[in-house]
Amino acid sequence: MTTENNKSAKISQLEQHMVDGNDQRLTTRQGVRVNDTNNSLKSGTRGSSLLEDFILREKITSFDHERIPERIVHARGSGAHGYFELKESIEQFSKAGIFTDTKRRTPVFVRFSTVAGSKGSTDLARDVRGFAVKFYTQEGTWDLVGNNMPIFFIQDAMKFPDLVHSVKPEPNKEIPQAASAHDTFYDFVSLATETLHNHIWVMSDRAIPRSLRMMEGFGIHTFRLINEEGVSHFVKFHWKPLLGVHSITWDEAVKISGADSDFHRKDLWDAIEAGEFPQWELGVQIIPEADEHKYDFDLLDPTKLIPEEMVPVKIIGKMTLNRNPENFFAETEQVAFLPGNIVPGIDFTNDPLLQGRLFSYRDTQLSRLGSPNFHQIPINQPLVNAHNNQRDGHMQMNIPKGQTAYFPNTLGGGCPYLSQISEGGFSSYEERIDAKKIRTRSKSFSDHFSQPALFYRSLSKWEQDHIADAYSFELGKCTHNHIKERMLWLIEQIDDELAQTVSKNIGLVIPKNIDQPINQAIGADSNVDDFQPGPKINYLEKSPALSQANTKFESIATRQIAVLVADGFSSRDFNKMKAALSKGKAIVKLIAPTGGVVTSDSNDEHEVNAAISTTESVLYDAVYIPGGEASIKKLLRHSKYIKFINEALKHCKAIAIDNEAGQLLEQTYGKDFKNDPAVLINGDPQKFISAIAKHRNWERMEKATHIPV
Ligand code: HDE
Repeated sequence: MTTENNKSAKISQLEQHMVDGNDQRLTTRQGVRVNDTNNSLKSGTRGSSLLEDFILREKITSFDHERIPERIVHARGSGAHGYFELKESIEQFSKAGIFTDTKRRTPVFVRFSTVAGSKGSTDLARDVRGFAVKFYTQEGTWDLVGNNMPIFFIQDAMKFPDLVHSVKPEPNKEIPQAASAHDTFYDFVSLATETLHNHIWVMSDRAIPRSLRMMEGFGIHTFRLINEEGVSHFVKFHWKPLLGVHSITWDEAVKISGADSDFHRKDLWDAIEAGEFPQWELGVQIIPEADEHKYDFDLLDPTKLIPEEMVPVKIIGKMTLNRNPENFFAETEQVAFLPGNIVPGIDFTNDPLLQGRLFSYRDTQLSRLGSPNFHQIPINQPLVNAHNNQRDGHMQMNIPKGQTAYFPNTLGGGCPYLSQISEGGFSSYEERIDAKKIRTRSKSFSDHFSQPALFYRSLSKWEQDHIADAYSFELGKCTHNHIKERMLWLIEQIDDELAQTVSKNIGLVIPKNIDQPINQAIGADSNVDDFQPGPKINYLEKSPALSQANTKFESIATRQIAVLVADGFSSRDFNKMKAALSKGKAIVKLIAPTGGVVTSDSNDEHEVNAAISTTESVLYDAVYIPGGEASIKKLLRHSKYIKFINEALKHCKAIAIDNEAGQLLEQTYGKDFKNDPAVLINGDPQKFISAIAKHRNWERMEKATHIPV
């Protein structure tokens, strides 16, 4: 897999640290050759083990200390290497080399993650996904540590521990794992209404992506770009996947969590191994400083997005992930992202959430990785040389030379010496500040309902239905009526009909008012009334860019197609369909009654990819059943095939059958969906391909919900 062509300067640097046991003798850590690693040293064949046994002690001690603390949030993650290429210079906005030099290929390491669950939790939790990118630039490392949703739950870093404590397993019973559907989370959300925007995104399909390769990424905060003249523009960063933004249904998420909880991790790994490199375009929304106060929301408020219809996203470059890590722990686990890692040409704003993050990430690495020298871990090393007077600490790997470790000095010739700004020396943007020191929140942050409402209005009917289902499920899992009622009242502030549906589903009435004032967290001495969210306002009827119905539906590459077969399947049907699917780079998987090989009616043998008992419908994007009398007869004997097809129908997937396979379809709910454009009977393979490219036939959903599987 580690082909030479996928080697960036970062990979070459990492290779200097790689250790390969191939063709080598087993030794202790001191290099002493070992001749027995199965038996400890004992006093006699049946005697006690001896303390003297340095080989045993070393092996066990090392094992005892293998674990490091998992990340407090974003513990579950998957990483990959790749590169970023700039298509169009934006030197008028930024002097950063990565934004001005179109000839560069900047190496990147990306880590995707869920937020709430532990390291071993399911990939398919309803959750935000982390989307963290480390750019190893020629001017130092830049980390863009974002999420797959364009906004965050809270406006001030001060509330982050509360938010996280509320969503994590409840502290008395450590339940539930990787799930937001519980009392403490909704207790918090219902009291802190600034959470409602990110929360409705979590109720949407964005929280259950089909693949990490099929989600957008966002830097969330407003950052600054600084040009050569020192002029600042505000900027929001967007990652747009070339495969489009696609999601699965909640029913599938629940089932995939049981069938293959590594679903996303495996999907990313397999795509890269197959040479189907995931790609994202990098887009920027740029706002001149003069427009800072032009909008109905505050650019410093991280719970607000700037609709693309108001400020277009300008695509400036592309990221490609083309190489899997060699070692999960050394790379994906030890990588340390810091929003504070920026390079000249990029700068921060006063977003109070961002400001807190600038402290938190370095702080957390100190306990997670155990030393201020965590930047020396190979995956965290910059590509450019680093020289300074910071010294010592646990696990210092370098050997700094010379007598001096201070500045200024004469004894070391004044080295390492400073850089002028014109030589690339970093200088912070000189923002004018003239203010009182005050512990409060800007009133311009008080609109909590307009953007959740805009998001909901912008979605298609099926996306809105999924949101109603998600609210109903999550609140249905809470046990305290006063929390659920508060939530109903708040949902009503977003959308009346949505609240009515959820209220019906959870069997509670929407209260006329709520008893306790919200947002008390402003501060004991401040006037709580001043900080109540106002009624929603409508500054944009819809933002079509927010709906997944308007995403790309172009490709079937890497889509997993389940082909249901038994001995005697029609090779004519199969070969025709397989050729068409393979041309589109879909992945054809043969599912047969048992493992091993399956033989077609022309006696050619095919390797079985999965026995029906070991796999599930939810792991595939579409189903194809070739004809062949003998094959179909055998499939009819297994009820799991019926379930498999019914589930694919329920999840609105494309299904194609040929000839005798009609008998099998008759035994399923497929018989009621013969006019469905994504249920193709003896159809043209091209029609099947365009149905798969559409991801799902969501129009089927209303009727298909009633399929009892
Ligand atoms: Fe994070 N966040 N976060 N976060 N975050 C961490 O840092 C934190 C926030 C995000 O793959 C931690 O290295 C605070 C927003 C990602 O390694 C920790 C606040 C966004 C990752 C931390 C936020 C994120 C983290 C835990 C509020 C999207 C995973 C381990 C002020 C823009 C990075 C670690 C990876 C991880 C703190 C809010 C994204 C504890 C205090 C907003 C993608 O430092």
